[in-house]
Amino acid sequence: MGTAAALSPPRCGRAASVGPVVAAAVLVLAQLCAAFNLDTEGRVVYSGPRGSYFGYSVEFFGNSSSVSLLIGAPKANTSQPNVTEGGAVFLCPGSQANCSMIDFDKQGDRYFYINGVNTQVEFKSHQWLGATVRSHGNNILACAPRYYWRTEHDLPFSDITGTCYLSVDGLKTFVEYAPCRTERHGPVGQGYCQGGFSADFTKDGRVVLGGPGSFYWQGQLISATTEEIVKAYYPSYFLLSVAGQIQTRQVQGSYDDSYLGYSVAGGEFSGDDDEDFVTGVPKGLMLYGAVSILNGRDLTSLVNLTGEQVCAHLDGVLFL
Ligand SMILES: [Ca+2]
Repeated sequence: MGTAAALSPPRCGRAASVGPVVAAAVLVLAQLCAAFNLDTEGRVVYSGPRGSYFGYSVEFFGNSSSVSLLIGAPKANTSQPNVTEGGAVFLCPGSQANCSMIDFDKQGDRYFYINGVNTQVEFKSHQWLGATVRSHGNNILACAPRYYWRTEHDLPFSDITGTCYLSVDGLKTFVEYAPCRTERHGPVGQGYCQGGFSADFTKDGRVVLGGPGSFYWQGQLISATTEEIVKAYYPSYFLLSVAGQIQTRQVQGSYDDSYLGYSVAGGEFSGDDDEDFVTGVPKGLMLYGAVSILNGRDLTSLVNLTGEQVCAHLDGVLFL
């Protein structure tokens, strides 16, 4: 999952006076340990452009007879005009080291006429596409949590909403999915959402995104089926309404700065046929950190699990 750092700085500090003892312990351990590869005979080494953070995220793609790797490189340069380090996802065959860049988006930044002036309304440079990449069958989801746009208001706001691209039909069809790019701008709304900071597919192929910056960093989950996302997509429209999409809502201010959606995964917890979601809330519950399980039907809370140590940052990464 992605951990593209652009959220507000954490308030939990580290102890400052552990230096000599810890350094000595690390030195002893380093002398006792040695790294090893599980399979030195049949390994394949993949590499990407220098400085692209190639390998920041990895995912399998394909079926049991033909498995490829998807490798994110969120600082890679692409052929998009006038975009610097937009980020990329590479498709790498399972048995060969030659990777090819997937063209999720070939376009540069969009411009709209605002009050008669041709104005740049989105900013794809340094957006970190590929910080998050997930697959399900023939579908691939890749997200750029540091993407931002200008908003449609007269005063220019730079809202870091994040955006994602969904490929369906085995790399034949590509659509954008940016559910935090809404009229609810600024930190009070979804303006700092960073949608796609985390993401997953359920077993049925439903998409779920984490956006830890929404609503003064309360964070939120947003989910829709791939069919609903493709049906709603219209490339000329900036603000799209996805029929059937569900999302968590803003709650009282005591939940500000919780970062719900920092990590996310699907799983069944309620005993019905609708797969539920489990999400990390690393600064929730008075900074103890929490893992929250939400009902897949309506995203209502089923249970919260918490840690025993303040600032434990439970749980940054989730896998089911
Ligand atoms: Ca369920």
